[in-house]
Amino acid sequence: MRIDILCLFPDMFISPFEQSIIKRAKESNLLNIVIHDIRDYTHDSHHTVDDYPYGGGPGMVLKPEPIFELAETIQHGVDTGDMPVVLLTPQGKLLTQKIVRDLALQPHLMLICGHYEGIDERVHEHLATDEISIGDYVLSGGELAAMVMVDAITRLIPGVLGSEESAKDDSHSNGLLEYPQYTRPETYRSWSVPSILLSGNHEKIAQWRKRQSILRTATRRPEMLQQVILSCEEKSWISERSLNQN
Ligand code: 6GU
Repeated sequence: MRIDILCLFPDMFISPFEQSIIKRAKESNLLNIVIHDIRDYTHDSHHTVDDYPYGGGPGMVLKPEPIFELAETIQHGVDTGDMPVVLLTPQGKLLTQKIVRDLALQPHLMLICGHYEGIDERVHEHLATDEISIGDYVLSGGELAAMVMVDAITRLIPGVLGSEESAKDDSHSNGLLEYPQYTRPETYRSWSVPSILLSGNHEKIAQWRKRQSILRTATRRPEMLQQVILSCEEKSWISERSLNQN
């Protein structure tokens, strides 16, 4: 997969993209990330990327010309058929694991990082195909959001995670939060690992994990359960627990 990132602070990406999974994905040629500085596509001697908002008001707005020119340079000569052009903005659609899964299937993505008070609306209207936010809070710019997206997408590119680190049991991959995990020692400061996990009974362990996943989701993120289909037995786990608590 190739990911082009258009931004104002390219150096922010250096260290995060040279570590761990993303580093490995790049080294094995499963991922090619190209960072572009929007400022390089300005034509005035001050390399101006922003300007005052029409109509007045506080803050500055990113100018459309350098962003369009840069995007069109990237698109030039490549088959851009349905390449997603994602604008990172707090006004976008909330990023979910489903969106991440869909984007991970694409051969080529473009991510545009906004800054300051905003981006000229014509970038939203005539360049971006998708607008994404990573949560209901405000960041100073889209760079950190782009890193979050690249990380989430990279781990789903086939071949990036070894079978040992498979993404299939991740929280959110099946619409539920992940079950509790334990490793050695068996007892730490008098806190013992649940005995079922030491039993060697794989069927019982799988059932315990499923139950923990469901109960944990019901407690912490009850709204997530509206999207998953539970068996009668699984529903009874939740109601039994509620009874026991009252
Ligand atoms: Cl994508 N950008 C900015 N500036 N703030 C955000 C965001 C994006 N997602 C959440 N907050």
